[in-house]
Amino acid sequence: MQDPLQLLDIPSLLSDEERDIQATVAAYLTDHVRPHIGTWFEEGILPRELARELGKLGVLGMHLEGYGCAGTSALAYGLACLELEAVDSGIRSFVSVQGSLSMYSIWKYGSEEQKQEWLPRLAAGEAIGCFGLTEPDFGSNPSGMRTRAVRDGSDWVLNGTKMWITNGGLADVATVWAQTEEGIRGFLVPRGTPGFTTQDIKHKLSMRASVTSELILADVRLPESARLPLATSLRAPLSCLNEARFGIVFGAVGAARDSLQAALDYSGTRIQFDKPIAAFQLTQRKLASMSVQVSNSMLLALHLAKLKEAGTLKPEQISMGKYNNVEAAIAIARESRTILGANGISLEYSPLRHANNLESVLTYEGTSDIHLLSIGHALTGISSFRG
Ligand code: TGC
Ligand code: FAD
Repeated sequence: MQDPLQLLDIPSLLSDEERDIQATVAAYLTDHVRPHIGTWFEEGILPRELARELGKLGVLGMHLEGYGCAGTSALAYGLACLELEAVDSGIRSFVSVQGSLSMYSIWKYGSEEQKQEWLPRLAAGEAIGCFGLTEPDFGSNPSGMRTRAVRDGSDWVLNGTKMWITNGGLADVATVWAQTEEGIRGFLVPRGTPGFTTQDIKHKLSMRASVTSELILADVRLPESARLPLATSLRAPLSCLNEARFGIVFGAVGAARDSLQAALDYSGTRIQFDKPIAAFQLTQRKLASMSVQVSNSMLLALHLAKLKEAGTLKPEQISMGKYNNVEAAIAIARESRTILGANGISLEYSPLRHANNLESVLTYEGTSDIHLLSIGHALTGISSFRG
């Protein structure tokens, strides 16, 4: 059965170097992660050692320049996200949070000292980072956050709770966003700081091969040098989200492609009514329609990568990509599952695992509703986030 992205000859749109990077990431994952992903998902774990392996592979903060980062193109980073999420959204989430949220927040808004201290170790996977924006009562609307940082002499004292934080329980350093008298600011909170604890969230039905945690800050005292000096408003964390959302635009294509591939392979060998089910017109309709959707998603992702590399990519364009590609991916994962019949509910096959993970992807980094409102704002000039 054909690779669905080959039908439009999409690989011909990539350079040799981009195809090489994509193939290298895919080969590593096939050998070292894919064989274990079903078990990790079932057991609800993400082995910490994977961080160093991904560091060696060079995908952590790969689109950043300097400090041990690979400095690849945005497109190369997107292609890596695609291959990571083709295995599991949890693995792409780990890389997104490490590179686009934790490392990017330090790279873009940190002091030279903070960059030197954290970026090389985070790039190598020797340290793990997380990004705490969401709170129990403030998800889509982070501007209302209750976490407070108050000056005390030359120090800051932080109090509050962050919720649903990817990599929280693994992290050596947390980028924590807090309200201050001067507005929203970012702080680097190293693990072990007195008053800072994490609690992993259990019993998840989605994103099981990923650590998701609550961060608790109780009178956490930090020096001024822990504050990200260049982050001066909510604009700073929202700009980090652009980076991670860009990776999701590509990642979603990976989950969709892998689901469709599983359905294609299965339909060629599963015999009902004396024929492979791929021979039935209704099955072909599903397969053909999904191959059009996954190809369209990829073309949109490639277009956004071009805009990003030209330095003109706007938040509402990222919203179009995140909204479209994640909605398309979850529909493809569910439709692929139907082609697998009862076998489709087994962990042996990927589509339902992808669909379950994509429920989280649909919600995090801005829900589909939020992205539609962002597109609506750009179209009409009227912001309707507040009704
Ligand atoms: P608003 O007044 O619109 O904006 C405040 C300031 O920020 C600017 N801005 C942006 N800047 C850069 N990029 C963006 N995407 C931006 N969106 C807004 C804006 O221009 C303004 O700047 P300034 O200088 O004028 O002050 O803010 P608002 O309070 O009305 O909220 C806007 C809204 C709803 C779009 C925003 O709050 C939002 O995006 N909400 C969704 C929250 C979200 O996505 N959270 C994600 C948390 S992290 C996560 O989920 C990680 S999962 C990772 C994984 O595992 O892969
Ligand atoms: P709410 O904001 O309460 O939204 C509930 C519903 O109301 C949604 O359908 C939403 O679309 C809708 N809604 C809200 N406002 C509007 C509106 N104005 N108009 C129309 N509809 C609206 N956060 C982090 O900071 N860091 C992380 O690393 C991180 N990792 C995550 C990992 C996982 C697995 C998950 C599930 C979440 C993670 N999050 C993280 C949190 C995530 O960003 C939030 O869940 C998300 O922003 C939505 O917030 P919420 O869950 O509070 O939903």
